[in-house]
Amino acid sequence: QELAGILCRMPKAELHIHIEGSLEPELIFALARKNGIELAYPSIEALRAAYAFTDLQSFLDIYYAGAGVLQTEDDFFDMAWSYLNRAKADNVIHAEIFFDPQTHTARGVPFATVINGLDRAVRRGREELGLSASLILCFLRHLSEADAFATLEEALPFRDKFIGVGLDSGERGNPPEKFAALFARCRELGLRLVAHAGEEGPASYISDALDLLQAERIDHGVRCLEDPQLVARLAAQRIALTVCPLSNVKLAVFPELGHHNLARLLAAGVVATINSDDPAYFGGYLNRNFTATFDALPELGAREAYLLARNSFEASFVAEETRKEWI
Ligand code: ES4
Ligand code: ZN
Repeated sequence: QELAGILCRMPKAELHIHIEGSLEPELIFALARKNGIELAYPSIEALRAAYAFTDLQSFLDIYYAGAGVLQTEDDFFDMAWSYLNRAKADNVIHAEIFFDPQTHTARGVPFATVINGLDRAVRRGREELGLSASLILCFLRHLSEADAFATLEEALPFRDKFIGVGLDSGERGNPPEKFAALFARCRELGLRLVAHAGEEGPASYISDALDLLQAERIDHGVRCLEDPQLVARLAAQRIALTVCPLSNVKLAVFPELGHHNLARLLAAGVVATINSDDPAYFGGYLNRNFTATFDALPELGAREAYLLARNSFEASFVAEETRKEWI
């Protein structure tokens, strides 16, 4: 009703979106056909029916398989252009977009193909949609630190096309400390630093991402509530969490949206934001994440809507002068 209208119409930033997670089944099938790739599912409906995840790993298996249809620079452009148009429709005015180069270079797709396609979409988004967007290179934490260093080397000739680095994929057994040297190097290079932590992993992974990786923002981070001292630190230092409510329910981090801890995080003074994570897989883009979460949590009202939009700008990596105009 009225609140839903406010949520959908208000300008906002999206800070946690994996571009490969915006690949819709229709585009997966179109690209598979164009590129002569055999899919494990006979139809769009059969693929969509397989989106019944039990945990993070069961999702990642299907997500990496879906990304396997991307071959040419135009494929990467089409995927990102489609996301940017969806984001525009949700009144997203700024997006910081993750991409997973190792998923593609491991299949023989050159790094240049990936980033040039994505960069072309980002630039067209600025020009034609008036949507500011930038790219964040994510390292896959289930692979070795040496593999990540090699990817960083490949990326450096394109240093001007991404603003920072992140850490994603399976959290359990792949703690932040595995990538301490890599993140130290990225920091020296002037890259902005974020990391997934405290989605499936324990609260200690959040503290370690801050202390050992110097992460400036935590992706997910919802398990911080298991450590009251950590919550106090996040609030005091205004370290933002990029929370993804529909993702958390689809991957069974919470049993249902009504059990999500977003309202508690905000009440504790944590700079939380709402994001879509992998919208093609988790049942909705940004506005659906907002409306479904506000529907499920009665503590959330107009004040929190405004707070979440403001947090999204505060937590973004855009220049402070621009940020102030948006807030
Ligand atoms: C992801 Cl939800 C989530 N968690 C970790 N890594 C990811 N990559 C894409 N989506
Ligand atoms: Zn994510």
